[in-house]
Amino acid sequence: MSWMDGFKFDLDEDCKMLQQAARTFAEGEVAPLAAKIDREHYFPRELVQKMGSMGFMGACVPTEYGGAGLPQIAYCLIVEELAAACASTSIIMSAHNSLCLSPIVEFGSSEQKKKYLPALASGQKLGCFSLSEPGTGSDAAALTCTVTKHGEEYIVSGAKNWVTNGPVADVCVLFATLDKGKGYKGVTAFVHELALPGIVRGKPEDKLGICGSPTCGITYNEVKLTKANILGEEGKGFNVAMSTLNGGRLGVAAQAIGIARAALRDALQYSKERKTFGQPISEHQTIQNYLADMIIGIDSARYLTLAAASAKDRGEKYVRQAAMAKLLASETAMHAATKCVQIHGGYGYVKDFPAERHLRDAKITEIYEGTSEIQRLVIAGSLLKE
Ligand code: COS
Repeated sequence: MSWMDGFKFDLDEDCKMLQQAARTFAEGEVAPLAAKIDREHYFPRELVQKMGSMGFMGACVPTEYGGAGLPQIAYCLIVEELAAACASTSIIMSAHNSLCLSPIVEFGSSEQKKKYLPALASGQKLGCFSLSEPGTGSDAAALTCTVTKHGEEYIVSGAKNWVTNGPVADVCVLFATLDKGKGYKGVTAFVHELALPGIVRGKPEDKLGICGSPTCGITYNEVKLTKANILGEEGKGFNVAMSTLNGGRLGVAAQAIGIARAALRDALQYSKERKTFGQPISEHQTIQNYLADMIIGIDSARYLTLAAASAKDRGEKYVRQAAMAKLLASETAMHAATKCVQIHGGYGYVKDFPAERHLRDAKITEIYEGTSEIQRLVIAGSLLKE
């Protein structure tokens, strides 16, 4: 047991074995590619295939649909290990699982599950989630992508933005409105293949961090879908979106913990090697204070994340806990990455060391799948409702 494992959480033997398998894979096969993935904005398709064969690409999908049938807690442990090696790889995997596969598992008909899940769970196909738009992010119910009914057909027109995995995905969970005047009650969720006439993907965004995780906008020009594409019930799509994001926040929390862990790992190593005033900087109390604050944040965030995941696994309410975990973990990642850069001094500000990458990768965790400001609204809202 090392500092990376944190408190003794109540993990069963299967979870511990999975965590170890994920760590061995992440350290042996993902970490060596991390710098290239970041620098060259390289999409690591070979890692997606390997994660597919390890069961990671269908982590929580029931085994009857080709998934690994894992609980959320195991999923979070895997995401953390991947993120500690490479944040881009972790989000490619977690956006696919949390945002595309999970709503199909939760809301899909048995035909939809049979049609989409096996190829997605094996990593043969990649999934994405199309909710945000150029003009609507936090205010998800204000979406304007429109769907009109023509007999049996549902025709979709509009623009989506910030679609993680968008440039390379095969299957998409989409949200569009049948009646904008009805607000969130007009929203319907769909699941569809991306290779359809009328779908145009924008050019990949040139992002600050998670540079190997490709993101783009998607334009729908009178795209023809049918009733068979509706995920859940017509007009109940907002519920699909919110429920998906609740679970997705656990994945982002785990990702943020992994990034924070990478920052602490590199800060520890550098502080033992670098000398000032005649001794390693790890001997200076100021540096020790930074290191202490970093591990306190990491262990606290992991504890909250695993507790929220465990509540979800038990079928208990976990919305507030997931929002708290995502908020704490993402702020911990930013804090740890900032201190990691500070401990490295000038070397933290150049690309020869991974410290600056951790800082760039950490920032997005405070933004996507609900900004920190939205998490605070969700947390306070749930308190006030009790
Ligand atoms: N989980 C489950 N249901 C939720 C929910 C949640 N976290 N938040 C809201 N709902 C439900 C409400 O219960 C309500 O349903 P009922 O009328 O059946 O009770 C419905 O959704 C509307 O709720 P509300 O009026 O509170 O919705 P708002 O439009 O005010 O928005 C927030 C609520 C801000 C919480 C929501 O828009 C949100 O989460 N925004 C962030 C979106 C996001 O994360 N975007 C990034 C996507 S990554 S591409």
